[in-house]
Amino acid sequence: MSDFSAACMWMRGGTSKGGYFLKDDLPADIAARDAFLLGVMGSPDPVQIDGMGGADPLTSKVAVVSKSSRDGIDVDYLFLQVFVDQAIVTDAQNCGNILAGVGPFAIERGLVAARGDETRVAIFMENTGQVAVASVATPGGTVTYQGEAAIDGVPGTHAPVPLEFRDTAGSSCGALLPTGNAVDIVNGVAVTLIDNGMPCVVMKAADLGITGYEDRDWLDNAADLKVQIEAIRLIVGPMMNLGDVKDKSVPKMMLVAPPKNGGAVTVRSFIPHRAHATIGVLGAVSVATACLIAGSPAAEVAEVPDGPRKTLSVEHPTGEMSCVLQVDDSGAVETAALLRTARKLMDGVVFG
Ligand code: NQM
Repeated sequence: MSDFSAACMWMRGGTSKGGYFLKDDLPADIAARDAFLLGVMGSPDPVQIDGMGGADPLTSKVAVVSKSSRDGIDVDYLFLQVFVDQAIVTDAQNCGNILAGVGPFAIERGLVAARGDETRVAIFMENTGQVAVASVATPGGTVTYQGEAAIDGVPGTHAPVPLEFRDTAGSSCGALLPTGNAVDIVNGVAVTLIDNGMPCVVMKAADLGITGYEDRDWLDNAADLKVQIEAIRLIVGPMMNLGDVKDKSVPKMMLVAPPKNGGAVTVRSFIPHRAHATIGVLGAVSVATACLIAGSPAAEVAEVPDGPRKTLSVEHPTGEMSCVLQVDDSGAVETAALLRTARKLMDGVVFG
């Protein structure tokens, strides 16, 4: 616990949930900030009983937002993952789901003025130094969360928040394929080490002895599988220019299989120790990109549409996430676009 309190909006962003703060409302000292955020979430504790966290990495997340001084950018967004059962707050990864709430939050807090019925918010993602553009529904100049857009993993419908990404290759690893290879063999398993916005290890589920169609509970209880995956993760960390990843939430571990419901590919992801209920946004972009790389394990199982603008439906445990990839003449991904929704849940003061 800390004796600090701060103004905070609790929001669902995509299929994740967490606290959204103005940067100026948090302690400037990083150690004090992290101690406060651990207290806010109730970490470390597997059930986070003494805090706001939902005992799940997907609901133990924080967005720190400030007005940007960069040309053409509205706001800067720093994502922080608060570990559930360890006293760790890390900025080593980005989060495209929590990103979905950043535009509405920035408008609600007066950092960005609403412009017409839809307000485009240019967001600098501080974790990776890249830009995303979110389109926020602002009928009559006010943010609305109500609408007809549905995303798998979230009940009901809400206002659409389309997200666009550009130049996300090598966000954390320095290159799309940090080893320069489409395939590396690690502990006897063929893997693609890839970063198109999120460092990911993409491998065939079948090569790890599972089908790739298991549900989240089954995966979370698969102790032997988790040991095998973690052993690979620890080896590839330095190969991906991420250093020792023992206490990091990257790379994400992506197990792929052929699509089952008319999509492009099926994925079961570990983020990295718990199975994901759906799939991360930039995680999905990275896996979809791996599907386009000839000779990769993902390409072997994927059904990839023709043409320079490809919609790849990534099937996950509770539905699918469609990634629209624009590729250039060489086949490299130039832009990625996805649909998310967000919702304001609470606005008040939170105690650490
Ligand atoms: O990959 C979970 C999430 C994420 C990350 C995780 C995400 C992304 O679903 O952009 O959204 O991989 O830790 O929020």
